Amino acid sequence: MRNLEQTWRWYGPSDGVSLNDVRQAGATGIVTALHHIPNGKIWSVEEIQKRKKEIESAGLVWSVVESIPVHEDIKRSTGNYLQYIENYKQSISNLGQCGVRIVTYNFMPVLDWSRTELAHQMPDGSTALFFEKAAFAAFDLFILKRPNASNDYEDAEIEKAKNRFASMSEAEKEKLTKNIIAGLPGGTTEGVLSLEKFQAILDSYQGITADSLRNNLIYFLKQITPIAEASNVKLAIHPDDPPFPLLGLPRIVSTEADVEEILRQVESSSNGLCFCTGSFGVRPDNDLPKMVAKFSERIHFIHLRATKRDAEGNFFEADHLNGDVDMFEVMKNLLIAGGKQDCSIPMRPDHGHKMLDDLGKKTNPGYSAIGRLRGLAELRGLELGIIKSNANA
Ligand code: DNO
Repeated sequence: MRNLEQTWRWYGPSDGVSLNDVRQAGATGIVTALHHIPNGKIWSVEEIQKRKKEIESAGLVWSVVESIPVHEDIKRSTGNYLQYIENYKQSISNLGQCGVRIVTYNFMPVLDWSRTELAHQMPDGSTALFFEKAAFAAFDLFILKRPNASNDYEDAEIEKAKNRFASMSEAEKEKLTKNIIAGLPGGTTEGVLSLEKFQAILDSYQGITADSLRNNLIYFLKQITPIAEASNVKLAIHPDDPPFPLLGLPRIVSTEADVEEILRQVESSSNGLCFCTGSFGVRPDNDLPKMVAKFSERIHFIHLRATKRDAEGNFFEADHLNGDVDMFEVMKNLLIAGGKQDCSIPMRPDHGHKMLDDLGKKTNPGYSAIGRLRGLAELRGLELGIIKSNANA
């Protein structure tokens, strides 16, 4: 077994949680991106060094990049995709030159992570992120009015969405729209789009199936993996969140079989996985401890959080140790994975409830300080308990 490296997602100088706060939370590594560089442009050595120094002067290290966004042209294999792939390669090589060795990315068309409610009331007064299927369908069918959307839902789902839509005030409809199309922080569609523009981006995926999207990913990986290897950089693909198709868009990183295929197609230790328990854990057919054991040598980064789902397929983000994820078994297998790789795999407490003093503050949804601090503390305790009891066994 090998302990994990404790890291923390930091959105850069404008993040309300400072680097010093991160140290107090007990993390040693930083997970961040150069958010000011537009999607598709090269991350220069100079810009990387500047951010790296800033992190190091606070007594921390830049452990993981999350994310270098993948341009939609690359996902569709259209337009300037070849140039964007060249730029991506250059950014990887520049990061390697600066000693930043893990790069997380995702291959979800248009939307990165999606939720319908960002401040779902928990019984203890804290708030959590929530995904409600009927609300999402109501947006799709009756607000966006996506052509042929009704083909993607069962009759009963359409009925529920109709009732849900009828129950919403104008303000609720607006908030739901914003939650879905404005994009959550760190996502691809950050920034406000009109419904028309949003629909136009969806239209640009017409004819792209799961198979063609997967082919585009494999093409991309075949191009960038050799550079990653030569630069001593590990790539870590993030799973779909949530792990099922939305708005008629294909999803290709939702299940064990999906991951197996991606890793098999490009056999290199640089082509790896960001194991996000919160994303994979939404599907009851994903056996998380088994997946960790199976992919143990290709997991380069870990997001730990737990969701709680209901029979309808809705889910909220539960306390880190109290959701549907068997965190004990997952943690145990991750520590074994670290042992196999002979390295402390970086993990970060993913999301967290908004609670205590944070309730009155403006924070990035899911990324307030105290909820994550609680998650990190609980996860570190679990980790220590497993390591000690294993050593004494
Ligand atoms: C959400 C995050 C995602 C993740 C990207 C990786 O909280 O886990 O936005 O950073 O999907 O590219």
